[in-house]
Amino acid sequence: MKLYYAPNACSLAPHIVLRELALPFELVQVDNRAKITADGEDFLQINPKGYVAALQLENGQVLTEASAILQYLADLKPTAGLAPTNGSWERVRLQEWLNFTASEIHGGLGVFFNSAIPNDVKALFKATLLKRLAILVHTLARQDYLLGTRYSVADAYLFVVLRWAALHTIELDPVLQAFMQRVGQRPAVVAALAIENP
Ligand SMILES: N[C@@H](CCC(=O)N[C@@H](CS)C(=O)NCC(=O)O)C(=O)O
Repeated sequence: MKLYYAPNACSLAPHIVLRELALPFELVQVDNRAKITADGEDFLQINPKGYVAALQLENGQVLTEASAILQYLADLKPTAGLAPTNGSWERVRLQEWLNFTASEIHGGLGVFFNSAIPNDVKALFKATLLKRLAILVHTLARQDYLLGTRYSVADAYLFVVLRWAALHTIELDPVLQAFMQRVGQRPAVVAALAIENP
């Protein structure tokens, strides 16, 4: 498998999960502005959407969208327990959190990277984001991980996107800071961060 990534982007989540699962994979860095891979390929030919993460499978298929990639990877090694069994109620809960993370937190923080958006508009986005972060605080004040006591791919994804808050001086509640510490000390997370930030 090949994971197309940009350092510290959302592709860090599947990168972490590949390491959690100890699966063999190759990392290919993408220049997200030029849309060229480190090995000189036109990234738009690989993923016409033009964004990371993209996971190329051995059969040549390319899978995109963090939530789909993360579930695909978790299901390659169900014994690792990074996603509840497909078809179970718990799996639907995982999908609920993955979707919340993608649309509300990833999307909610993603707008702050856009220099074309005026600051007063960003202030409106921030007000909404703070409401979404409050949901996470409410949940993670009662349990260590999004699904309860068990770490899952949703936590890896949430960890990755919450890291961006600091870049935009959005202060995280101590509950979320504790979550970041908990996830951030996992060996797979430490290893993925070291590779992406040499
Ligand atoms: N809907 C996609 C969004 C992926 C995305 O936002 N990727 C960003 C990095 S975190 C990117 O590569 N942006 C470059 C671009 O859009 O040109 C997902 O959930 O995976």
